[in-house]
Amino acid sequence: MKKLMSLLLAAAMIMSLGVTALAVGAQTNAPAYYELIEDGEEGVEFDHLLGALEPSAGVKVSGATEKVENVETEGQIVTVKNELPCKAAYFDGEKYVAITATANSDGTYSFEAPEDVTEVLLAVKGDKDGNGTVTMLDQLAVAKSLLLTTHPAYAPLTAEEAVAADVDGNGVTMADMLAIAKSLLLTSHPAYKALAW
Ligand SMILES: [Ca+2]
Ligand SMILES: [Ca+2]
Repeated sequence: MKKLMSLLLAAAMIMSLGVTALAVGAQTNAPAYYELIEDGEEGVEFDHLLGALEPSAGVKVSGATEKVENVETEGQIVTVKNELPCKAAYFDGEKYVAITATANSDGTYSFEAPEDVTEVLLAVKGDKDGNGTVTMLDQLAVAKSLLLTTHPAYAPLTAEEAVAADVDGNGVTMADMLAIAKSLLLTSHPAYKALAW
């Protein structure tokens, strides 16, 4: 019984370390491994646990990382500094789910990904073509995606482009196209409205 208990404990330890090792390997490409050594006829004992484990640097950030002023990750939290509002989302296996931005006192914004999320997609809001700025071209591309699919100018957005285009977080609609258009007006225009985080 005592032996069984230690076996279960060792198995639990290896499982938790194994998961950590896989996560570290995925993020850093560093070699991360563990080794089980079989011992004796009565069963398998985990006599040796060899591993190269490093502390996790945090979730991986993809997308507009080169287009925003500053991106930092710590664990599941991605903190962004940028003049234009940004958006972060993660893929849940079927679709992208937006993460609510939290304003920090130093002018940065933080996005906290759920525990099991390993990758966060970052976008500048409204920047459909991903060049770091929001222009008429982005607005036009969003408009084209909203046409009837039979329209000759119809051009669908990719899932990643839709994350950037959906500025209010309820799917890409005319309201997003309008919000982008309003943000492009002169600031002195009565209908001008900046996009928000
Ligand atoms: Ca753009
Ligand atoms: Ca929307």
